[in-house]
Amino acid sequence: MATSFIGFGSNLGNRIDFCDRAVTLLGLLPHSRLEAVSSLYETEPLEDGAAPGPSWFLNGVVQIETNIAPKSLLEICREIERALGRDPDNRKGPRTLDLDILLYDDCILRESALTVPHPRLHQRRFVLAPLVELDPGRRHPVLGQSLQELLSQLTDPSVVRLLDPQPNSRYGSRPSCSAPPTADPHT
Ligand code: A4P
Ligand code: MG
Repeated sequence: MATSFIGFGSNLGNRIDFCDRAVTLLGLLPHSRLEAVSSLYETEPLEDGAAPGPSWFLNGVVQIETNIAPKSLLEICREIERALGRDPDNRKGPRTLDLDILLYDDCILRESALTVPHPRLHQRRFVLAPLVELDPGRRHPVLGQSLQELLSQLTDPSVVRLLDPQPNSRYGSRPSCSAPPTADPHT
């Protein structure tokens, strides 16, 4: 199985709900196992090639083990974006959900439809902060530096802060541990 890190972001509509549903759907992929989910971060929008508008994002990263090949994984990500209401006519604008394949093992792919590692991951705090939370020592396959090193060298001045409080999942992506019911001494 390959280890892949997929970034998710939402800055339109019920952002927590879209992130939660995205994580849940990624956790249901065949031939795959959801290994970890980062915290959610509130992040200032970066224009950088896209035009996401003024609304702040919620961003995070999931780690999955998968036998799905990178191009198929990208197609599945596109289907999840569509299912969660991403506007096909204004993909660069505000979005209910954006999924980016950040890393896929140590693979280096440079095709027009798919570049892995994601070409801007090392420049972005909203990507590196959740990635470092999951695997700080993992090395960028092209740059050779660890994710932690890339984060500490970052010049991106945009604000990235932990969402407080972190939401509980309504769809099971972050199961909470509930205490077993206590026996009622009066029955
Ligand atoms: N593509 C190539 N490589 C990949 C990859 N590794 N993962 C292609 C996903 N897609 C990849 O993406 C445009 C094209 O990239 C697709 O055709 C795909 O085949 P898109 O999702 O249609 O549009 P986009 O997301 O606006 O473009 P892009 O280039 O992916 O932009 P980014 O890098 O995703 O940036 N600010 C904050 N705070 N948080 C954000 O999440 N996101 C963006 C979008 C801008 N500013 C942001 C955030
Ligand atoms: Mg994208």
